[in-house]
Amino acid sequence: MKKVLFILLISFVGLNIYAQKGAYQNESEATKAERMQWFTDARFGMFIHWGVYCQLDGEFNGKEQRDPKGEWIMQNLKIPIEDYKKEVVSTFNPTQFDAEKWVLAAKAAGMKYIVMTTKHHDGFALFNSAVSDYDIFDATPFKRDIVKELAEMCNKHELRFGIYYSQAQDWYQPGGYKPAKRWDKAQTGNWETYFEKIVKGQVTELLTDYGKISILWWDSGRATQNKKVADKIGSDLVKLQPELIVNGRLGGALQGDFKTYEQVIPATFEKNNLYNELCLTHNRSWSYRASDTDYKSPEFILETLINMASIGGNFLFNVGPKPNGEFPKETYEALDYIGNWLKTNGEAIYGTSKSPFYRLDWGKCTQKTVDEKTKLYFHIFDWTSTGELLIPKLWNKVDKAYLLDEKLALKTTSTPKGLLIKGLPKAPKHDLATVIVVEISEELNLNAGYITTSKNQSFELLPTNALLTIKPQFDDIPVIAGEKGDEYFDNWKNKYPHLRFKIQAIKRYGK
Ligand code: H79
Repeated sequence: MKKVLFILLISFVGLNIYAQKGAYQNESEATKAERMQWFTDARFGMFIHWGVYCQLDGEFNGKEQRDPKGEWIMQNLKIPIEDYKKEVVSTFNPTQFDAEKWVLAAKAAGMKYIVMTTKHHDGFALFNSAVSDYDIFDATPFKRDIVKELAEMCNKHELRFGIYYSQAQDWYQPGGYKPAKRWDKAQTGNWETYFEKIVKGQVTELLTDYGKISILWWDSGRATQNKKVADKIGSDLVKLQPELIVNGRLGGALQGDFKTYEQVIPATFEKNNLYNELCLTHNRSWSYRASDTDYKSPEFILETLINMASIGGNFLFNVGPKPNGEFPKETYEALDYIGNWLKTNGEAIYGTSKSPFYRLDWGKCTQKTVDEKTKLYFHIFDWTSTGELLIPKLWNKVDKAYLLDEKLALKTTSTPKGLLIKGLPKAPKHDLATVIVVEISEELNLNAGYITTSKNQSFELLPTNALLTIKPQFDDIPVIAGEKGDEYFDNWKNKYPHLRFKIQAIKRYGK
């Protein structure tokens, strides 16, 4: 009997696809590459979702929201603006907020940039805005410009600083939300006027008075009501900081500099998109929610960083600070774990590009060229205690191979199956990923291992050929089980089947 052929048709009605056309900056690919260099080298950043909503835990006036996202509570429960102002905004007083502590935590974790919510969909600004008095300075007892303090600390500690600004929907400003979706009379108004006055006005403030801004992170562009206005204002704003990197979520016809993936860990990126960033929550909410303790493990977060680097993308890991201004302790645990690994293995992440292999059974690969030498970094997740590891179909002569952790030299032999690495210690150097470096000065000579058709023009798709797109928010992660040659997916359950994810068809063919 022939092996089993699986065809998986999976439909995602998700957040991962943002259409992109055209660009804000008129420049060559090479000039863009220079502008993007720090971003691609960085690979790892911190997203911070903080706003007055973090005080509520999905509940207001006896009503409860179903959505896990805490920052959506005002919309989810249709809270009247005056109530939100009185009971949520005016009580916000994060006395333990210390921008330097946040910046040092990000640095210690090995992150190279921070992107901070300056205004989310609830319309409340965490900076001192002259355009609207619905901000931290004029409407709360705290009266400190959170964005400015963070921007200054990033500058002091040489971390890149980016601003998240929700432009397409605003549940406070007149005209900010689609007419059909409004629930409060005060939301009545014209979207173009809102965009011109509030969005342009406030983002101009942020790009003018807060020092160097490295990233402008627009959000929820699908709600954009006038593409032309968005394109015009977007292009004008970019001129205020010529090196600014802008994401693809403004919602006009123009694409940004990079593509965003939200809550979906892609298996690979679209062919012609060079710049990509995944953002992911730590628990199930972007903003802090006291009752949500469903935190992803530190190992999973680190594995995600390695996965992203191996496909040539960035990872923006989200933190939701508590109402008093401190990070949750689970966040510190994850940051410590990753920071420790990066201290010895950072070379295998920063400044690397994507793996030349389609798939490796035991881990991931990243690479970089230094002084005309290629360094291949093999991140081994499944350690072998045999002392030997085969890198399939790598045909090059090798200059040297070693464990990155302690530079322990390793022997290699070329075999008909590929490069055999020998002399590995019985135990891995790290519980998740131990890195082996292989240095090659010839041109790379390998077979990437893509699926190829056989003589009769057919091919088999086996579980071991699959690259998995993972939505940790919604799915258990499928594991491959079974004997070699007869593997199957196990443990593939949808945790929240009512939400979006649907397996359309799994067809099984056999002969
Ligand atoms: O800031 C974070 C999210 O709040 C924001 N983007 C990240 C970075 C975001 N905006 N929109 N979305 C995410 C997706 C919106 C999903 C929705 Fe719904 C589904 C809006 C309406 C239906 C969630 C579920 C909110 C109401 C019900």
